[in-house]
Amino acid sequence: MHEINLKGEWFLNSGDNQYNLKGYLPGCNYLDLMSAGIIEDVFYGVNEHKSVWVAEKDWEYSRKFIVNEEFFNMDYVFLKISGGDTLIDIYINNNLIGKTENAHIDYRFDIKNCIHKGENSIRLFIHSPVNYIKQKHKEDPSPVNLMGISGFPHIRKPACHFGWDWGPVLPPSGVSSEIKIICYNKGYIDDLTVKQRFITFDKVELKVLCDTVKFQPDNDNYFMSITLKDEKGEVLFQNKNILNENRTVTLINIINPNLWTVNGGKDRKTQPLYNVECHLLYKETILDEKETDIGIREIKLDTEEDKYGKQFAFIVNGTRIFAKGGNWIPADSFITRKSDEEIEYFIKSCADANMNMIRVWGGGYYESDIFYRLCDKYGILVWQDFAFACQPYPFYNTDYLNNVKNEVKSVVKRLKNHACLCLWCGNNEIESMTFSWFFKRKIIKWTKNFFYDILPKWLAEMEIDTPYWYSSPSGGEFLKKINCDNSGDTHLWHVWHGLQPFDYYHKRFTRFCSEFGFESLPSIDTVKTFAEEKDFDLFSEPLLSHQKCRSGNDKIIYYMIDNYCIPQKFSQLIYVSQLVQAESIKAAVEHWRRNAGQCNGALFWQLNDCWPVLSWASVDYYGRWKALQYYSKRFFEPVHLNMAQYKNTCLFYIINDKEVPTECLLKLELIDFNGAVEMEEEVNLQIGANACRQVMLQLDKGYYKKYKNRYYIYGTLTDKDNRVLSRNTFFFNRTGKLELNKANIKAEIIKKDNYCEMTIESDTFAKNVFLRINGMVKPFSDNFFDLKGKEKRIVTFESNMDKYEIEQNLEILCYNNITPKYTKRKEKRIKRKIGMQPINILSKILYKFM
Ligand code: BMA
Repeated sequence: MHEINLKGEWFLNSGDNQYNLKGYLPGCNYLDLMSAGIIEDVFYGVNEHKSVWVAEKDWEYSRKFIVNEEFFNMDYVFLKISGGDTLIDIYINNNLIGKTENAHIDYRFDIKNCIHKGENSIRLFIHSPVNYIKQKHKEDPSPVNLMGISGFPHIRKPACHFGWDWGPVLPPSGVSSEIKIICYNKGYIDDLTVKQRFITFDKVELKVLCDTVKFQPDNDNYFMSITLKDEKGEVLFQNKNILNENRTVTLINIINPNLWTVNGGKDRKTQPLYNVECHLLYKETILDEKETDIGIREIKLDTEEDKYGKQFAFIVNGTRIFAKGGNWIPADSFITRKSDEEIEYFIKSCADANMNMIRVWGGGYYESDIFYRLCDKYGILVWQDFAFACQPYPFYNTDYLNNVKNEVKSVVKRLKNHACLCLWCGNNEIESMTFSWFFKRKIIKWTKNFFYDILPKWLAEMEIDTPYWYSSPSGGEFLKKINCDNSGDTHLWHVWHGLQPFDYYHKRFTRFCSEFGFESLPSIDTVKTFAEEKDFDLFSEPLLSHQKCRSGNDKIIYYMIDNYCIPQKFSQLIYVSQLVQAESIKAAVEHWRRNAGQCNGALFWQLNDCWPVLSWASVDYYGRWKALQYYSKRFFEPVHLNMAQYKNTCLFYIINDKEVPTECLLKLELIDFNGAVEMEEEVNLQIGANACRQVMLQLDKGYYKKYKNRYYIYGTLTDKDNRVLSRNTFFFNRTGKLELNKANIKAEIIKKDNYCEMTIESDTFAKNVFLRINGMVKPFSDNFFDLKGKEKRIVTFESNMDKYEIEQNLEILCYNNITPKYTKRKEKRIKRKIGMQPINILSKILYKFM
């Protein structure tokens, strides 16, 4: 295979020729217009709204390329365009050679007869996506998009480009993945599929299917060679056969495979990946090659009946796992800006926070290859939604349906071999939203037809092994048991959208919660990238423009009053908002982990942001971990301690998600805020693989009066080498009501090259110790933690600042030292006022009945 990569400089003109500038592909019009200084940074202030015109224009990218003699004489010449976004007329030497109409498809156009030796030209004329959907919306109206531009289901492009409740309205035109000319002599490999059949977990049969195209079908000088290597690169199998058919099938047995498993199951940071490589040869010459990494594992979705209703559990290598993680949205409004290293940073952040599953949400992209490769590497399962979200789609239109069929074929072909892929899910929330379109019969009929009949049939024809689920959420039968606790997956938004308190979660025994979430502000360093200091106010224009959820900032305040307090300073408001978010998700996750088996997964909304914004994300656009990500690292620990309180009985749960039994020592201390230990207990425990143990602590009847505001239980789990497996603190009242002492916190820093060790100590119990170094992005090993008085805690991090600079830029805060802005009485009034806003009354009522 030879290629001419068209990555690099292009010319960009607006369709009306008003703008002529330098362009860059893969990339898009917004990025090029910003580079040329024609528009300002659209993420800054309220600039988003000033660039509306960009997506209302057509744009054309053009450039030249040279074809040499050798290239020209090849048997096959294709233009490959992946992520062509979206409605593109492609001209080579002024001949229209094809059109793209789907940003999710890998297109390949035969251009053998359109090119000539020497200089050639290529033009991509991209029609305005906004004009297109507006027109289509007029002809065939879809429900109104309250977050931006209506009509997005008519175009096969990420729905969120047109505005979401965390995302700006910035629908780009360009190419998001790759554009190149590729050519082959005599033949090429079209596809490589590796299927796995588990005879036992010690014996696995691999079936390697290789699809080829030959220029001379009857010629028997074509050969196919297949090589299998283990994770160390050692060859386990190799063969070479004459290629008679277009498809070759090779069976390989592997005895005692090193099984791939999810993060946290075993004490290892990355998972073993085998490699399958195939070469197409003509006599001795290699014509083409393809390779894929595979993880040897068996994944099933169990939806069988059990004593609670119907299961919804992923079974990996025969063991039911508890899915821990979150929902993924596009990592940038202009996706080509994110480098592979940045994507790795995010995926590694998930692995470091002890997650084992990511749901790629249906309103964005099918992610890049590197994304799935990293999930393979780190043992993170991927629940992949098909790219349909929150609206009905016009499947009744035959052209549209064919377009979607090509999309499904293209993405399944690209992603099928990944070890991480655990589920194909029809869509995001279309089924649950169907109730709002109940009067539109045709739409409802086609939603059912497509997700319950057509799509699963296509997948069956493609012989995929990955399980399929109709919609998220779904009860498993169209319009039945949606968001019920006894069947299917649920999206629980009663906390946040429905203004219910955090302990609402404790009433819900969902089988699998694939969405629940809570908003917060991003770090002050991130806020500074879009707002001036004078605008550091939740209700300033730039901040409101970076809050897309209606009444979002009010809700942040509402829950802050309930759980902590509204602090005086803006920077502290950020800190407290993140704590409230983290506590809310913790309340849910710990409850569901206590009930593992009945509940089999908790994926919070959402992991990341596509721009700097106030949102549900746990890691912000720039990669800064919010409190929630640090909390996740704790509440998703493979061996975890948590507590449920029933009056004066405290039940401690020790949960082991590992594939092996664990021995540990549980230490419980009941302490007052001055450090006096009221009660102390130690228990040695042996917890089976994937199991849970309970330990009970009985308090005196009058405990509440005595302990409620000045005591806490400090729990520690250590292993036999005295390493801390899990720590947790438990209180008898809400944080805002605790009578914490003012704290004095000291930090000592030791620096070795880029590695820093900081020893933190407080003179009294310190709640939610927060460390921040001005401008720093990479996380600390721990943050937002509770610290016993006089306890020394070591936190590590990377920094290239010297010790003095670190000290100058270091901020240490804890909740003890926060000054509330208002009296409790005033806070109550504010809360009542927010609760009385019509939108919030409505949400409350709505979620009461959901
Ligand atoms: C969910 C998602 C998104 C949305 C989020 C927050 O249900 O599926 O559509 O952004 O809620 O409201």
